[in-house]
Formats: sequence, C-alpha cells, structure tokens
Amino acid sequence: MPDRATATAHPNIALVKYWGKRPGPGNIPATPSLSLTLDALTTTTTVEVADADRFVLDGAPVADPKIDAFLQALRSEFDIPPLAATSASNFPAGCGLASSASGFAALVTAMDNALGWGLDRDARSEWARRGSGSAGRSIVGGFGMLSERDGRWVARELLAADAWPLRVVVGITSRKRKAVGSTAGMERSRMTSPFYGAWVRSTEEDFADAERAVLERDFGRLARVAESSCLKMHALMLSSDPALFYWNAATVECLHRIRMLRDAGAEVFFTVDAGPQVKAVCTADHESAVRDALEQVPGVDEVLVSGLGAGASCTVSPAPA
Ligand code: 2P0
Repeated sequence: MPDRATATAHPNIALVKYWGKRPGPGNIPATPSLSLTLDALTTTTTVEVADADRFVLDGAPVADPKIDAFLQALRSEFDIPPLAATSASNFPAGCGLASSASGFAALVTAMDNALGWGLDRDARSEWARRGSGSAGRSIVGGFGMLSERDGRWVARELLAADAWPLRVVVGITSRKRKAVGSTAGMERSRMTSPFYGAWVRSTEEDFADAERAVLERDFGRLARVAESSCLKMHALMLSSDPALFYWNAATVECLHRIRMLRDAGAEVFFTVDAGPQVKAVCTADHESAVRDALEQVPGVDEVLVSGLGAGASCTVSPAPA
C-alpha cells in the first residue's frame, strides 16, 4: 500500500441534466444524465495517511459537511486511517463550473490508490456519485452517461473523447459563489415546483434521444435535446419556491448570440448549469467564431476553450521517507 497518491479529474458538463434526487439515502438521482468531460479544466488531489483528518482546498483548510459525510460513508465500509487531502483546481470553485464533480472524482481515485482498495471503474463512479451526483460522470471520459444498471447508479463512457472531438467554449460571467448550492436547490425543486413530475418524465425521453444523437454523431439532434433539457431545468428552478435564479444579464445575452450564430449556419448550442456561466458546445470548425462572439458580450469576464478529456486517473507517488 503506497499510503500516498495523487489523482487528477476533469469537470463534466451535462447535456441532459440531473436535477433532483430520489428521496432516501445514497444520493440516488431522480433522472439519468448525459455529459461531456472537459480536458482544459483540471482538479489535482493528493491523499496521504496523516495523524488527523485534514482537507486543504485551493490552498485553504476547509471543513465541508459534504466531504465529512462522504468520508463517514466510506468509513462505514472501509477501514480508513486519518487522512490529509490537498486539492487544487485550475478554475474557480462553486460558481457553476462543476468543481464538485472533478473534486469527488479525484478524491475517490486518489483514496483508492493510496489505500490499496483496487476498486474498479464502476465502484469508483458509484462512490464519487455518493459524494456528488455529477462526480460519478467525471470518472469516465468523453461522453458519459449516468443511469441505473442492474440496480446500481454508475457512469459509463458512451463514446471516447476522440470519437467525436467537439469543442466547448465557456463564457465566465461571474466568479461569485452561488447563493444556493445544488443539493439544497434540487430538494427545493422536488418539494415545491409544480413541474417536478413532468421534468423527471421528460428527462427519461431526452436521455434516450441524446444517446442516439451521440451514437449517430447527429449534431442538430444533440443541439435540440441539450438546449431543451437545459431550458426545462431552468424553468424547473424558476418555478421552485423561493425561485432559483442562476442567470445574469450576460448569461442571457450569450444565449441569444449563440442562437444567432446557429441561425447563421454555425454548429453550436448552449447549456447552463447551476450558475451564470454559459457553455457553448460546437464543432472545431466553428470554435473561433463562437469564442469571438462570447468575448464581445458585455459582462463576459473571460472565455475558456476546452476539448473533451479522459476520465479520472491516478499518479501514485512513493510514501515520504
Ligand atoms: C448536472 N448539476 O447534471 C446538473 C445540472 C448542476 C446543474 O449535477 O447534490 O453538485 O452533490 O449530487 O452533482 C450539480 O449538482 O449535486 C449538478 P449533488 P451536484 O451536472
């Protein structure tokens, strides 16, 4: 057992969204979801055996109830010594760029290696999902699907990153931490939105439609279903009580510009998560036009461009002497 390991993972963005959990334990999604894993954004996490649990995130010690609950669940199944974990990302956390997805995927992958568990990919995906639903998908690369198979909610890779090398252009419109986190927001939507049942039913259909679009490399079909899933999720959020409203003016303007580009013939569509950032998915031919268009939107601070990346992986380092 090496006692120490470093893992990297990338965030993923959902094209068919997960928003809502089944009641009860285990962090089971109410809907399946389909995502892209991004290669340009990375979280790197080192785990080592220590004298007490310590967690350092982007240079600052943190006490996070989600991480505590995750470690407690793991400790109910594995014998785990006190651990020090140090995690850093090359992108801002807590503002709709899926830092919890890459964070939990890297954490479980580093723990698996540091503690010599030898978990397979399904087991790592299942544990990452228990930490944060979307994290189950960052265990796989390319196009990921998180759905129930044989009674287990795990992600599988529908298509590898290089099989359909789409590009993702991210317009960052604010770096503020979101006011309502995803876990609380999902529960609010489940409890209060009159549209919740329709959302769950229609997401099952969107998931099947998107799977087919990806397998057939049908960009137009994927664009329709992804924008529809995104807008339905935000309609669900807006119809929650109190309303969950994650967009700002620049978010809305980016969506209009992306639709204008598509009307002019570009292969591009948008998606937005629980935050004000806009992700434009496009073919490589249209990447520079999309980047230029988003850079011109007032209120866009920065534009990042990414390809599709691999699943979480580990670099084992020797224990210090
Ligand atoms: C998604 N999001 O499918 C959706 C779309 C945000 C909007 O999954 O409560 O941090 O830890 O399971 O995974 C963000 O929620 O939530 C998310 P928990 P998570 O990517």
